[in-house]
Amino acid sequence: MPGTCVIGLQWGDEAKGKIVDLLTRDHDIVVRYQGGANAGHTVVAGDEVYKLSLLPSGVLTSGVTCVIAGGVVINPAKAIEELDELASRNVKDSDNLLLSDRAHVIFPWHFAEDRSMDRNTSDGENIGTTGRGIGPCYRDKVGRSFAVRLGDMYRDTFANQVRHNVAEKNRLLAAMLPADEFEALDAEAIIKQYGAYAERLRPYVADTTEYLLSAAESGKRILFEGAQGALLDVDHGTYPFVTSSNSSGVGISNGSGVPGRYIDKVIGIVKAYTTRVGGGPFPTEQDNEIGQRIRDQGNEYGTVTKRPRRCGWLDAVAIRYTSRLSGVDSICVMLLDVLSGLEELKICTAYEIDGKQSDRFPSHVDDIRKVVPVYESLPGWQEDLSGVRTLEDLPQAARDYLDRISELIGIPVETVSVGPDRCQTIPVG
Ligand code: 2SA
Ligand code: MG
Repeated sequence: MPGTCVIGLQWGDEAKGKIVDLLTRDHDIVVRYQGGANAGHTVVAGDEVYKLSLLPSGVLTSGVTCVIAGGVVINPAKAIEELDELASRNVKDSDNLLLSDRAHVIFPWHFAEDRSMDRNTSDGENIGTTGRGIGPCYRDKVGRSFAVRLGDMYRDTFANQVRHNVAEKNRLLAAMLPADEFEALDAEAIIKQYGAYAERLRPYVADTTEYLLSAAESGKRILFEGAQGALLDVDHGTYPFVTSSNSSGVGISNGSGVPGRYIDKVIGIVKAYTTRVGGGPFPTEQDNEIGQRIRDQGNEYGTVTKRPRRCGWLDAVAIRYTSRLSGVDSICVMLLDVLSGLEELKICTAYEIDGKQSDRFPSHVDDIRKVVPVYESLPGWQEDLSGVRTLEDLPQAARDYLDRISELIGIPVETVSVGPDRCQTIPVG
């Protein structure tokens, strides 16, 4: 059984990139299957820091084929920018890249729609998107009338497809945007620009569904790299404060085309605390000195947008829900070192809603907004953990904290991370 998946169990930024990078060498293929250039996967290798928002983290390891599957929305300019950046830093293996001809393409109108759409949620709170055109591109994909897939860019019909879309999008944007922000899109300029992108990307474009099915059938080891986190899943997350793809484990098959029977291990990634970037409810948020301390210690700022991330205590109710949703076998606890120096640590073990306690994660955003977290308190530790390499060398309080997380979620901890470097990793068990 060849498939392993890495899924973020919170609202993203759980440091999935580091775990994907560590697992890559044991795999033949690494696949990104949802989201787009809204991800911010940081991989640290010695003195080198790589920040990838679209290409799979696997491109940094030689001998591995990287796939951007059909469920991803591709910004071609970003793909080219990241390929050029890797080439300039001598990461030659970016040649082993396949881009799905079924993946939908992000166009300039999607950026404009993203900016405008975000001001218009019905309850007045902004989603706080990354502004990368993700939601509008997925909307066009599902709507089917104005979408362009990567494979369309190599057809004779491409220019007319763009002209048709631009005519409609100019009408839409003129109505949506304030007059001083509306600038009509020029179809001919876009055809030229995207024609050049298409030529540059031509060597990578392939039917990745067929490729991955054959690979799975022949027993190749495939690593699925989730982007964002399960609580941002469009169907099962904190809707409407979510991203527009299935970022929990349920998205692996629809995004990649590989059925569940080929997936034998799901690894859930959790931060030792919780962060969220953008709008929406966050029951354990600490909008206070504790939150600021975590932000400073953990450098909690958006990789793509540089936005300060909202910080708070670990939420076991949410993680238990997302680990069940994603079929998680084991978890990796990341950024444990960030909590050093706190006297007391809290874990949310239940939610109180309208005076009633529950361990169920609510399906409606209004109920999540009402949550009063029920906390359990654990002693903190003062020691710096960044140099610790074995479980035995962790302070007892840190081990107790890990044991309690595992107990509350009912899933074993497989790995603990105490820093961004590949070597700052503690195997467990
Ligand atoms: P979008 O742009 O439509 O996907 O935004 C919708 C919501 O999803 C959130 N989102 C993210 N949350 C955490 N990390 C993400 N990646 C970047 C990072 C984000 C950044 O690694 O730091 O740089 O700001 C990510 N991508 C999307 C987003 O904040 C909205 O709440
Ligand atoms: Mg991130």
